[in-house]
Amino acid sequence: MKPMEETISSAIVRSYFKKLEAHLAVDVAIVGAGPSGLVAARDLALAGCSVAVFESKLAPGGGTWGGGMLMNEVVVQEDAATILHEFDITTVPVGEGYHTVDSVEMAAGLIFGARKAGAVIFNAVTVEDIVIHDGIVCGAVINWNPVARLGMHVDPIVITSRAILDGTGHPSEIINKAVHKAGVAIDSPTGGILGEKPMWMEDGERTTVLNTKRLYPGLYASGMAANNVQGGFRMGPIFGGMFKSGRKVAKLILEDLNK
Ligand code: 48F
Repeated sequence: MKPMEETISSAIVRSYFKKLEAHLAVDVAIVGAGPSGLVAARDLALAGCSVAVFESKLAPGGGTWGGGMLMNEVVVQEDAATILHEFDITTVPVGEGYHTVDSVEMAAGLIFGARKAGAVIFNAVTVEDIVIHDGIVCGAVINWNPVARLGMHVDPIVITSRAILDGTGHPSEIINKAVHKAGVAIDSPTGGILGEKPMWMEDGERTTVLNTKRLYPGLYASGMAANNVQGGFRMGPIFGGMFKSGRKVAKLILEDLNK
């Protein structure tokens, strides 16, 4: 009889590496488990794609947990509240076409919904680079976040994919790699990154969805990453644009992958 300690450690190691090995090559690699990435992950997984989400923090959810200034409520427009209802997340109508949502329920619900649909989330894993072959982005270069944060000189491994979604929020880290490291011209007015503008909720919400697109073969942006690339305004604790952006990018990817 093995000691319990050995059984537990062995179960974790075997099941983690089984999960990782099954996702070394995926249809879609999503970088960042924020609201837009999680909605996209669920839609893509429900449509039959293999989906791996890489989140550098321990807790997925991105900027959803803290509400507005740590008051853990956020606001969502009526038409986007329906997306949350698909995740079984409760919204409370407050008039003028808006609903409030408990941000902890929202974060937990989005994570659970994406995972239950079949997307696998690898937390504490950072995407530090991309792979480009013959003008197509076709892989995510990953490492443990603590390795990156401690500046340890450790080589990464690669996840190959048919599409990569930059859902990294304000810094649009993956598009940055494409533009500044690979030197490619992306689908923006300058071919580069215009940079996020200050707060204008109404315009920011509208353009987040408009700015959600394929930027280069194999490479897409959603949420604040998409807005940062195209020079959109920020919008703070109103989230409808993020959910609609995730839905839109999933549709675009599915069309391109002929799924
Ligand atoms: O920023 P974030 O929540 O993404 P989003 O979908 O949503 C934006 C809103 O939360 C909010 C807003 C709404 O009005 O303005 O900001 O655009 O989540 C991005 C996630 O990406 C992770 C990061 O930890 C966060 O959880 N991330 C960033 N860079 C990397 C990464 C990376 N290189 N590798 C893995 N994860």
